[in-house]
Amino acid sequence: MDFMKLFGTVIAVLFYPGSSSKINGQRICRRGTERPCYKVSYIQESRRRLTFEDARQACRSDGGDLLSIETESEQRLMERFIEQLQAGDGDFWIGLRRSPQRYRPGSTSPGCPSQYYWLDGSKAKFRNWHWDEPSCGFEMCVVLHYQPSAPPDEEGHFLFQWNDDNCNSKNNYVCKYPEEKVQVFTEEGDKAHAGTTCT
Ligand SMILES: [Ca+2]
Repeated sequence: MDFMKLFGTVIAVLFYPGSSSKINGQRICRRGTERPCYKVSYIQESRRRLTFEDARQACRSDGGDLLSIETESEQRLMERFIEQLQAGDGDFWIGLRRSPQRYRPGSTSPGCPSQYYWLDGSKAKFRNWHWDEPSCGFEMCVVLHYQPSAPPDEEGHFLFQWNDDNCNSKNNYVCKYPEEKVQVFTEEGDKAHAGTTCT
């Protein structure tokens, strides 16, 4: 994905006054029109924020899903989006969730971090957990941490790091509208092999 082009688009948007409101709730697409597109929803009034499932439905209702963050550069892009909103405190749901059927109450499986999966079907292994997360237990839905007014602990503010949260908490959210799926008849094995040798 050509994220530098997308950065250019974002920077162009930011030259205009009132740019925060332009980004909030608006789709921003690669090169202006190409997918993936993103939509950051910051809801100032905290009681009007959404649970994980409601946020997901909001994304799906217009053809997207909660955000998958597949690479370091995509993570940085989301940080730029949120910084430009100049938003107050409030975490952002992303589309990472622990598989409910594998959860056994009262146990913290050592394999817990590997049980988180992207709702949009992405197999990306990129993760940006805070050093003390995921805490597992009853927290199964993942947020980008965003509490800029909180005093930094010894680890710093840890803004934008990931935390698993109670799925019924109310948060802001980010939607992603994926690249168009094109049916390509190649063997998965070949593609995987090419991917690992092309670094
Ligand atoms: Ca947690």
